[in-house]
Amino acid sequence: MTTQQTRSTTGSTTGSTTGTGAPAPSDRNSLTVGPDGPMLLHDHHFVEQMAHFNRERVPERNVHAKGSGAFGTFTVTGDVTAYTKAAVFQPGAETEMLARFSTVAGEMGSPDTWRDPRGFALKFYTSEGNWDLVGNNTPVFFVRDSMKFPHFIRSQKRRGGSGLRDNDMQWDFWTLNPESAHQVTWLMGDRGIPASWRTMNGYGSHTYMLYNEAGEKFWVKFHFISHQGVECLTQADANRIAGEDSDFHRRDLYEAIENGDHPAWTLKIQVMPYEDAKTYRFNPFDLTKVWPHSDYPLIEVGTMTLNRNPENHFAQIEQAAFEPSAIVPGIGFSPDKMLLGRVFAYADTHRYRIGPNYQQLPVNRHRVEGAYTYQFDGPMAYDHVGDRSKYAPNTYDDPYSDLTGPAEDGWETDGDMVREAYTLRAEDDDFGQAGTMVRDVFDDAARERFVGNVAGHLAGGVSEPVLERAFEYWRNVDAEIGKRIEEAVRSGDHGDPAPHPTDAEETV
Ligand code: HDE
Repeated sequence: MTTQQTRSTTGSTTGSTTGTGAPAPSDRNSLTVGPDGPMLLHDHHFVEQMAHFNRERVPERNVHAKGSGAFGTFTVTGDVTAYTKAAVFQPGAETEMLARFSTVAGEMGSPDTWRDPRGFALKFYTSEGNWDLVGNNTPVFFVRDSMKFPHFIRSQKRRGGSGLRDNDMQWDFWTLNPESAHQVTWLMGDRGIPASWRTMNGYGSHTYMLYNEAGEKFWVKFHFISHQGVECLTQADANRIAGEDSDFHRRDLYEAIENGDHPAWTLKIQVMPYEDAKTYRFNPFDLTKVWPHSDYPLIEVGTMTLNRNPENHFAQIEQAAFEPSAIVPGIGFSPDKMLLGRVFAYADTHRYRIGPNYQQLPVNRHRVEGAYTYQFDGPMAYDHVGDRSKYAPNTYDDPYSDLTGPAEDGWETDGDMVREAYTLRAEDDDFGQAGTMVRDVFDDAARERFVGNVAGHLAGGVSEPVLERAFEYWRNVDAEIGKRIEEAVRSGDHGDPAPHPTDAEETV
């Protein structure tokens, strides 16, 4: 029995290799006794190929599973050193970065053009460590306490019995959690379906902290304003495209960058003086609220340009690990209960989904020389420190951190340990800012499309008593819009609204 080294007939001059680097015998024939005989167990090339094939999938993200992105550069064009000492924000600083855009509820193979918020996840490889700003294309969110998040997400996904998505489930959650009204207004408006990832804005959404060299603290919100403008799809266009090309947005971004058409966004920030937060008319840490620009105007910081496609989608996008806990000096968290929940959850999900040493993968790896983490070993460990200290403090001058006293990114707090909703501020409620959006941000045509979108979704299987509760929800947002939505559902008149021009001027 001789092993024939069959040369490929397709013209390539080099053969493939086994996982250990040896020449692979064949990528087309398994090893058998005679051409018609049984396969042999010691055909380790076959065994290795099949065994690895069976292990090629890592769990998809349980939210934001469908997405893609690109690498780029962030360049500071303004001067915000009065607010922050972060190296990434120093005048003239240029920082390499990665962006990933995504839908929320759909699985990895779902259409890019489903109505959904879009993830706007950014990883800045700064000289002080990675800074991840993991936001959405909307400045608000559906709920304001992390405890509700798993319930919210499951209401948007699939029923336990049929395995089907269900509008009744979605509206049941939204109408039983009225704080969702502002985000649902965004979702059902034009911006619920971007025409492309290049034509949408991005937001950090949460309130964060900035602090400068002098230790002065400020509250901040991050806005990324698209240089490509804001363009959206009507529901009818989106439905059609979903059937024609489920990767419509992924393809658009990839081909634009391949063609040298590099999308860019301007980062602007709203800055609130530290003390203002104590008396501001809205709870400044409530993620369902925006800070009207008239209260805290936008300040230009710099430009983010995406100019390099990933070389490998799995290695650089599927395994990219964005985490709000990736923070750097000069930027801090805030009492926002959603942000603090996320600071735990993302690294936890990466340890499960990718593995405990996920931060050593090239796409997640920081760019800091001499980093010493006191994290050792574990599955697939690649980094090591030779025989240097595995404990601190130590007698051998290996690194040891020992900051004591007030945390430079801390804030005062006290009170009993409670499980309660936020204390309401003078103008805090669940429907006010949604009403402002419907009345003052939408124009007539946008309101018409909005009514059609909501009525069309409610008509898609929402039953009593949820349906009546939904009409009440929208009447609480705005009496007139609530009336129009109910009439549209009752009359069955929720056809496809007229096409629309580019979106109204950025006001939030
Ligand atoms: Fe996420 N979110 N999230 N989220 N989220 C994830 O992390 C979570 C929230 C957002 O392109 C997960 O790697 C909790 C708000 C984006 O890789 C997970 C809460 C905002 C992405 C997770 C929220 C986001 C995620 C799933 C409530 C906008 C994709 C897989 C406290 C401000 C990032 C993963 C990427 C991904 C948890 C709410 C945006 C499960 C617990 C609010 C853009 O860790």
